Parts: sequence; structure tokens; C-alpha cells
Amino acid sequence: TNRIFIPEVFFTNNCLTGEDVIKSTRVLGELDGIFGDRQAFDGMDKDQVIYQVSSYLPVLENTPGGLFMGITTLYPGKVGSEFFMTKGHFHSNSDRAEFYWGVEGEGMLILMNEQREVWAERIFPGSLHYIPGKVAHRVANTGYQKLVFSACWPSDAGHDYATISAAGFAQRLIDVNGVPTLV
Ligand code: M6P
Ligand code: ZN
Repeated sequence: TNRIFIPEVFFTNNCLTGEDVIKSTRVLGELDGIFGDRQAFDGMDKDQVIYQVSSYLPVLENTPGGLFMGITTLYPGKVGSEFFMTKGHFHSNSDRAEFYWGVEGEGMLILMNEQREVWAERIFPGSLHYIPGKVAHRVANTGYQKLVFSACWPSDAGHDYATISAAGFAQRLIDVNGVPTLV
């Protein structure tokens, strides 16, 4: 059956429903080890919701040639001086690329290649980001309101979280006197 897809509704109300839409929630406790300030992390509520992702998966995971789409709402906040951020990942099929685009709020897309070189792009409503293959990607909310961004990626990309869990990103996005700074 065909799905009637109304981008405005998907974006503003985050309300696509159906069995091929997967909603997931990440609470702070699931981001253990990601933030640099262990003491600040330990003092925080582990049930606090950091971000939610609605993914529209029109084909089965791992199908070659298909596309997936997601919309992520990342709440504002910090662990110590480090902005709330997504887990971040490489793709399991490492050469697969992805688009991100900003919908609402402000943030930074943090990127890292296999040589562990890190750079960042500012996300804002209407910003478009091409993430090449073999580049890990993570998003931080640098604002005071929720950050909403959307993504489109190949259905056979897969998520490799292990590499980032083990070695992290080579730089962190820290609030230095009100200025988001990679350190
Ligand atoms: C985007 C896409 C998804 C990803 C989500 C959250 O919507 O890249 O594939 O799952 O962001 O990012 P992460 O999986 O790194 O927590
Ligand atoms: Zn990805």
C-alpha cells in the first residue's frame, strides 16, 4: 500500500504512524561513557530523555537500493560543559553516505573520518549536510530549545556504534564562555 507522505506534517508534528515507522527514545542512562565529565554525568537523572528518533523504514533493514528517513528531536542541555548529543556512528557498510538537514533549533553536526580528523558544521532550519561514506556523525544541541533535524540514508548502511563506543570522537563540543568549541 502507498503511504501518503506530507513532509510538513512529518516535520512539524512528527506524527507519521504505521508499522514501518519506528519510534525510539534515548535516555541519558543509555549514553553512559559518551560524555567527558563522569562526575557531572553521575549526578544527573538517568531517565531524562535526551533525544527521540522517528524512522520511516519503507523496506527491510539491509535491503540494497532502498532509502530510510528519520527525524530526530534532540533536547537542550549539557553534561558538565558538554552539549547533549546523539551517540554517533559510522555505517556498518562503511562507504554508505547520508544526508542530514536542519528543521528547527540550532546545533552542530560533528564529523570524524577514519584518520580521526574531526570537523563540524552548523545546523539550523534549512541547513543541508552531506555526510560522505567512512565519516562518523553525531549531532549536538547548542541552543536553548529543542533541535530537530532529519536524515536520509541507504537502507543497507547499518549502524556501527562499536567503533565510537570504544574510541569516541577525537574532539568534544564544549561550551567555552557561551561559545560552542571543539576541544
Ligand atoms: C539520524 C540518523 C539515524 C540515527 C539517528 C540518531 O536520524 O542518522 O540513523 O539513528 O540520527 O543518531 P544515533 O543513531 O547516532 O544515536
Ligand atoms: Zn548514519
